[in-house]
Amino acid sequence: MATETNTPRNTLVVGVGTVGCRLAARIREHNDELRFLFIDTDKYTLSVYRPADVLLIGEQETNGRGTGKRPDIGSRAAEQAEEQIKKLLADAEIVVVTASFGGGTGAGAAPVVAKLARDLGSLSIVAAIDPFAFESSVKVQQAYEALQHAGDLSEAVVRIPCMLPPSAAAGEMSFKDAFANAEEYAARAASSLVRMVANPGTMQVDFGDLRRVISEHDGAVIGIGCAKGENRVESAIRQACNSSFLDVYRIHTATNVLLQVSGGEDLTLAEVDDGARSVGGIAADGDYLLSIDVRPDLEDEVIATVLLSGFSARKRESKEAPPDENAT
Ligand SMILES: Nc1nc2c(ncn2[C@@H]2O[C@H](COP(=O)(O)OP(=O)(O)O)[C@@H](O)[C@H]2O)c(=O)[nH]1
Ligand SMILES: [Mg+2]
Repeated sequence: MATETNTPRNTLVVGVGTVGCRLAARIREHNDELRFLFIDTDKYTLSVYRPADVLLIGEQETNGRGTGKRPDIGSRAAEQAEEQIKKLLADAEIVVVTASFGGGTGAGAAPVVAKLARDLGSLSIVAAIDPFAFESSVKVQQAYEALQHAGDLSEAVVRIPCMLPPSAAAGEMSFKDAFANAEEYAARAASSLVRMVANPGTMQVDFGDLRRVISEHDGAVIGIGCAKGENRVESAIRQACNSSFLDVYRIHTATNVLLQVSGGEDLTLAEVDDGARSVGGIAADGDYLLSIDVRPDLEDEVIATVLLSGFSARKRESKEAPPDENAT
């Protein structure tokens, strides 16, 4: 049922590691009513944030120079700073931890931060960016292990694909633009997730529904699409559901699907209805939850966010090797 209030829940977004912090900063651009904390082992990357919002960890072992992409060092750094971290997390109803799981600080420390939040009674959610497809299989394996760990220590893990657009794969896009593009995708996906959990007023489904989708044992994945102009709702939904990343999860096997359509005040019921019908087959049993989020800051643009979970059968089949999620 729609809720009447638009007061955000007491939500703290914690960026962990270089990319995790950058992602948290991007989320803040559109959600500055929430609280933010930036944690890293690297004092240089932290220097761009307000000193009051940052926590440098692991200084003894790393001298403030990062972990050299070693999750074990990241994890130890967070454990050693447990008391400081707990003080900063206290009182938050929801803690969303953002990190890239291809690194050391994010992959190692983010699960620990999520655990501390959970121990304090917060709903702790980890938004994890996958490594790029072109990174080493060791890194992919490391990220997979960090995901399992985060799943054990938090309420929910939501994976954000690190997608490069087809034009990048075809060699038409510069490396810099391709990175910026992937980061934009991650920022939009993470912002949508944070809005969903933090703003009761945005949901046409209740918080329990959202929790059911994201708290599935094997974690959830998030897809996002944006479109303007004619058939914008349908295009945005198709993009959200058709990322190559979601393909490897065979989204048709998802048993929990939450689709959110966000648009400006010009969003009409008819276009949402048409758009949602056009993709009615996204879930295994054809059933999905639909949420509408009217945002005055969106003009003409429509953002579709799809959260999927319940891939257990498929995961069991592929237990030997993690799927090559980023294959384009
Ligand atoms: N989207 C995006 N991902 C990046 C970028 N740089 C690194 N990554 C990803 O993030 C991983 C490293 O994570 P990072 O946050 O730098 O490591 P940490 O600081 O040790 O947590 C790499 O393996 C990549 O998968 C970037 O500029 N944009
Ligand atoms: Mg770093």
